[in-house]
Amino acid sequence: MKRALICVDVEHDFLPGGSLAVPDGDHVIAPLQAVASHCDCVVATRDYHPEDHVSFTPYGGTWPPHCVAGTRGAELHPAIAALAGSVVDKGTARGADAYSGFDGTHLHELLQQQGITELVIGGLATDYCVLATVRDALRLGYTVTVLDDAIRAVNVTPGDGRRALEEMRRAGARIMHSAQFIRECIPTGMML
Ligand code: VGL
Ligand code: ZN
Repeated sequence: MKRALICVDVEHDFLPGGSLAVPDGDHVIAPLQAVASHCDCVVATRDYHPEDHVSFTPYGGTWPPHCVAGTRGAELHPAIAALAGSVVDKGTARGADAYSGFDGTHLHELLQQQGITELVIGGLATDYCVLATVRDALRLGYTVTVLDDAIRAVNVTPGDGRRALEEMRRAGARIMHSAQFIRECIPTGMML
């Protein structure tokens, strides 16, 4: 069994000061860093849109322009960039949005090539890209743990984050705090 940490969209535009800042988005960074060394590899996804993307309000979408390819807003937080062995971009075509890290990407092939069967998932945002990535991961047959202290929600409607987490649990994801995950990773014989 091999385990990958998936860091979803920890990009400047979703962090404080960004164009689509997720409240307390920067709080996901420390728990992701803590868990990374307990995983066999780390993959970071990026929302990575052309400047005239359909999800942007001037082009008929519902979001302010964000994560435009080639801009600082689309870059990973440096602490996450430093962890990531691979980076997977999504939402790169003008005419289609992609919330899931598996949507239109080679993420599944990348994980399969490395023999990964277990995913630990955190990042931004709980109610959009984390939810969509977790749904696809479970459908594809991965064992999925979601770190509840390493995710934050947009909460366009109050309670969206809480409902998304409940849906992930019902769909079969294990929901854990990063500290609990790390404790359970330590081989029991070493817990003296
Ligand atoms: C996301 C809204 C628009 C996300 C991406 O990463 O959760 N949310 N694009
Ligand atoms: Zn987007």
